[in-house]
Amino acid sequence: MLYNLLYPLSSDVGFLNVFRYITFRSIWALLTALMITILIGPAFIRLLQRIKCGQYIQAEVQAHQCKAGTPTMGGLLMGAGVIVSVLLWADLTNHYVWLILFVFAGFGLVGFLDDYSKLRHHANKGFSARAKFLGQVLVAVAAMVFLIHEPAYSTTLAVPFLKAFTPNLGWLYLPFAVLVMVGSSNGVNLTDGMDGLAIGPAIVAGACFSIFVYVAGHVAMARYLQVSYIPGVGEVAVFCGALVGGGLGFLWFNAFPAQVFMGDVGSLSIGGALGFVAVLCKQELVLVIVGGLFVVETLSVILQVGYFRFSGGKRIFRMAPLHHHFELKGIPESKIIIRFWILSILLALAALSTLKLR
Ligand code: 57M
Repeated sequence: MLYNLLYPLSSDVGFLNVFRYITFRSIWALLTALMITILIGPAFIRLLQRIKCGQYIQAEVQAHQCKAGTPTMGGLLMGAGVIVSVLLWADLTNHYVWLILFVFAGFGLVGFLDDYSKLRHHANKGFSARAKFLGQVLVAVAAMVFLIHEPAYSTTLAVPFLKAFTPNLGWLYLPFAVLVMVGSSNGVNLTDGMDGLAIGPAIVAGACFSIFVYVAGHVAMARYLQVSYIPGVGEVAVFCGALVGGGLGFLWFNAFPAQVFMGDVGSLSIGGALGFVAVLCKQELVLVIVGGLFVVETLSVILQVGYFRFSGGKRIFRMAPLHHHFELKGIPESKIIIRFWILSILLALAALSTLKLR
């Protein structure tokens, strides 16, 4: 909004020219979302406690029993910071900005309804898995229906390390993109089982994708690095900046020992948005590297559940998702979290290196 209001005045007031730059506005989007989240945080957490939004804790993991009653739905706080910041700093005539906000809010709504129903029933029973999945698919399909109408929409797939190989998926691209968004959303959700465990790698992924979208929207850089040039998509870097800022602000309170959990409203919205950002800048497969931790956590569940059924009750891990396995081996929660963060930074660096390798 500031861009739309102030940049046109730059011919009279020279310094307003700075609003032209996506980098400048992304940095301020980050700082704005961070400030909103940190400033509102304490009052918001008190409100969640007052209206009894405390987390129900399952009995299986003994170490988590002391977390009973920690307020959940902190994702609302982060979401508010991100949305207000994007509305302030992004070019609101850009379609991609509205699309990413739609996906972020849409997946958030599905998560909110699930959280709300868990709280109402005072147990860990929210929506059925099928209803949640259907909600996620609906939001993803709706976003893709809008995206198809963008002139730069393409059904080709960029393959990391093989820049000349760009297979065209044709109509199959639509279910593929939906799978990327829904998979990413559930990956973040499964990872969100320890203080800061999901938000740390999500912040790193948001920062990494701010570079990918910026490059994809910059004609000279996109040509030089041989990635798809998508006019206008660079503006999504403002959203990524806000996501990083909102994530850092949330981490302020979610850091071990957490004062608040994000809830599904947070995990589904962050995951869905990261998946859609990857679709927008045509780096869908790179998301598997950037979000490698989310992928590994998801695979650990698939393997565990599959093997459990196939073998009639045997397990590969002490417990899935993988973080519970390490926890039950006696590794302290804070150590697991920081090690996961370190791995996520390494994965993001590996993903960024694909820009140069061909
Ligand atoms: C939600 N939710 C956390 C919090 C957070 C198929 C199966 C593997 C599914 C999986 C599952 O339900 N995963 C999705 C995970 C929960 O956190 C809440 O949920 C929100 C995210 N959706 O924001 O509101 C608990 O996680 C802990 N937590 C923190 N700090 C945080 O910042 O400590 C969360 C955020 C919180 C808190 O304790 O209560 C969760 O883990 O439930 N199910 C599981 O993960 C279960 N695994 C399992 O049953 N494994 C079996 C299966 C695969 C055969 C096995 O391996 O044998 C575990 N869940 C829990 N305890 N709670 C089992 C142990």
